[in-house]
Amino acid sequence: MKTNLMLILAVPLLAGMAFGQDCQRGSCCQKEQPSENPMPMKHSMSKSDHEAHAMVALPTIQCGICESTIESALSKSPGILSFDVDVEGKIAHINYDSELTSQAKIELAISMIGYQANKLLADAEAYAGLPNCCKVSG
Ligand SMILES: [Cu+2]
Repeated sequence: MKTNLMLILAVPLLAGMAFGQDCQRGSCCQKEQPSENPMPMKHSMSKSDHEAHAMVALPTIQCGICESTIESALSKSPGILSFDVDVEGKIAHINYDSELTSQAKIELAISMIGYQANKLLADAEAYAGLPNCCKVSG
């Protein structure tokens, strides 16, 4: 009786192990390729020998209008080489020429159009002029 019970338990276990081993050789368990190349920047204007990267948290952005407003401001700012504004992640990745601008200047430029950039709060007047859909609801 005890042996039979052992057998009933052992068979699926062994089958599972065999499947597991087979799986390691087969294609179903292939590891995902780690992405070595990060996503290219959506907007790329120029290159520089003094390229630096800034990640700017944009906690107050709400929609596509916010995105294009910030993109437009970035593309007009001196020293910005490429950038990517991620509305869902509420963050911007920005490559800039460290001889022409700085993270602080970029944050200020974003603040001046009405959006918080990292810890720098949005310029109150610019924020007041944003469309309603771009204001923080609450
Ligand atoms: Cu918006």
